[in-house]
Amino acid sequence: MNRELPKDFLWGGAIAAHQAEGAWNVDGRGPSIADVMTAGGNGIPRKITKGVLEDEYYPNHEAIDFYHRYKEDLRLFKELGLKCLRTSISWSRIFPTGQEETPNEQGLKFYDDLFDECLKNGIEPVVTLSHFEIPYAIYEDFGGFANKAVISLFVKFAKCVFERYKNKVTYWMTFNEINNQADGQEPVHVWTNSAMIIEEDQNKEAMVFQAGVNELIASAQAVIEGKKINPAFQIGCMMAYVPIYPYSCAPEDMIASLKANERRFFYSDVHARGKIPTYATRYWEQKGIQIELSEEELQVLRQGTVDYIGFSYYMSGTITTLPEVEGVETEDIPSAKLTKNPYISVSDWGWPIDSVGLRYVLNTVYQRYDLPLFIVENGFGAYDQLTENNEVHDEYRITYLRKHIEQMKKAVIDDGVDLLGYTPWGIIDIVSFGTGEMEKRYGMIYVDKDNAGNGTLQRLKKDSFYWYQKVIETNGQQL
Ligand code: P53
Repeated sequence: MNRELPKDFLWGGAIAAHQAEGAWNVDGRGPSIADVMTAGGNGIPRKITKGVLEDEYYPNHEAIDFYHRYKEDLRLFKELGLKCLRTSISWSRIFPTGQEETPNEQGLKFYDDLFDECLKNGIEPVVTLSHFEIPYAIYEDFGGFANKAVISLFVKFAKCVFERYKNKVTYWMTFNEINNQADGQEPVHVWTNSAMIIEEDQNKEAMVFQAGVNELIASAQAVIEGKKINPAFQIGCMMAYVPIYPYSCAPEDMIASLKANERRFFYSDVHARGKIPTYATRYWEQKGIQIELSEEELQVLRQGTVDYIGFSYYMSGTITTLPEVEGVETEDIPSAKLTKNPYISVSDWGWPIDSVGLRYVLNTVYQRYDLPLFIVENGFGAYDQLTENNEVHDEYRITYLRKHIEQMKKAVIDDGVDLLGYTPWGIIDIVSFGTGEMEKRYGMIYVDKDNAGNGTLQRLKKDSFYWYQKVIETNGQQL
């Protein structure tokens, strides 16, 4: 039996436009929803401001200036051995308000150059259409994705970039972590997924479901249009898989786990199976939630199913119904609480570290859909120390990645999961999405910039750089 990963396995790295590019207001770009998010901190949420305010600091405005430095960065990625680079297209570079009839040529030109440069370096671009960077005007003019009018704006954008890059990009994804809004707890996810701010007197759950359904229709329509433009396109969805374990073997905990996972699976269930699951329609009936969804749209969902499942994996969660166990109530699953898993540790940001969970996810998702999978994010956000010699000894990051790759190999080699590739998140240090910090670092390449925005932006290779280089060179044999 072959004990190796497939020869054409796509080892890569991942970033997103708004967290890396900066250049937020140059060459005709319009502001995006990421541009009105201030810097938070470890445990401090980011604020969403009404427009861009003078006296606030917005870390995404400059980010790591990838917009002007991508050539240098791609040279480093090539040296690292990356076979692919996952990034996203900033929607508001192409359509500054999302509503223009004609695209902004300077924006299109930037991605032409970027993708050409990737290909020149032997790196295949893997591209997300919407990674938390909806044009800000779509919030102002439409109130975000719960509004049906936004569907066609997205499809226009998708068609435009499919057409333009049809000979440069094969692997696409539609909406980044579309299911993050499912939990609905944190307003920031509803903002970044759907450009919505939900007022006290509005039905949050109904709006989040409506926005999600609209995005699923938009995604399916994009798949249909994409296939017309280039039948060889591989168009996937992008999910955040955070498996929710039962805390105990109490049958009630098992049901709570099932229900919590169902909430998160809803989106890929539609993406992959092309229909709304019965558990969802039943739930909407019970809660009196009216979802607008026409016959024609149902047809689009049926027709526009995805080719593969792209997903992020960082951590698992745990849920319980046991009264004696402490935890945090979850609105979605009444009478259950999210709690700590006593068998695993957490990062400095409180994210559970669970490498075995990756094997569990790969198996569950593959069994559920029987489609190829692509791990498009995984990584360890940590505080790094720069030594006097400009080195970073990030053994903790290597350990995290090694353990996850070990589990990934088990899933592929022992369990038979069909996996396209692995692109660790924040291959170069970028702005943290959740906190806006620079010092929550994921990279194998260090970027000299701190939380306040000070630094030279100089790039330095960390120990993990040399480690990952060997991993790729040996196709995952030497960990
Ligand atoms: P940061 C929650 C759970 C899993 C993934 O996150 C998540 C989130 C949101 O915080 O987001 C993804 O930078 C997302 C990236 C993000 C990355 O995970 O908050 O797709 O944009 O940067 C890491 O540490």
